Amino acid sequence: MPYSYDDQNIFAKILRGEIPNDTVLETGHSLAFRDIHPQAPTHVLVIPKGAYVCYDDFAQNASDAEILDYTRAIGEVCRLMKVEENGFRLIANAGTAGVQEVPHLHVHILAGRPLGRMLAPA
Ligand code: DGP
Repeated sequence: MPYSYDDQNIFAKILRGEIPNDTVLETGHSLAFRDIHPQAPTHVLVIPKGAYVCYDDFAQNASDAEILDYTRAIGEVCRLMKVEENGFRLIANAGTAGVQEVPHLHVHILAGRPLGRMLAPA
């Protein structure tokens, strides 16, 4: 499915420096920053710098260099946040059913408390 990217989304504005963010890590192709509404003591968002709507768009259309950088950046943030020992969760919401609010690919890194089961009952 072809994806249409809205360059006015909030993360595009963060990438252009139009609104501030609390950066945790910046690499050649990725940016990690703290979520404005944290759901856990550690709640960091990792985004690719390229214009990708969701994980599927990224996996289909990003370059190998972008995919390598992004994958490694997520791991590096986990180490920076020291979440490996007690555990953590990665979430990448997509589309309507996934309740994706910001249409620029982002992985949530959540940690620092027991996170409960993966999904609440519907
Ligand atoms: P999602 O539902 O997966 O699209 O989550 C979007 C997340 O983005 C949500 O946890 C709140 C966060 N967020 C929204 N606007 C901003 C912002 O301006 N700055 C930061 N740091 N996070 C934001």
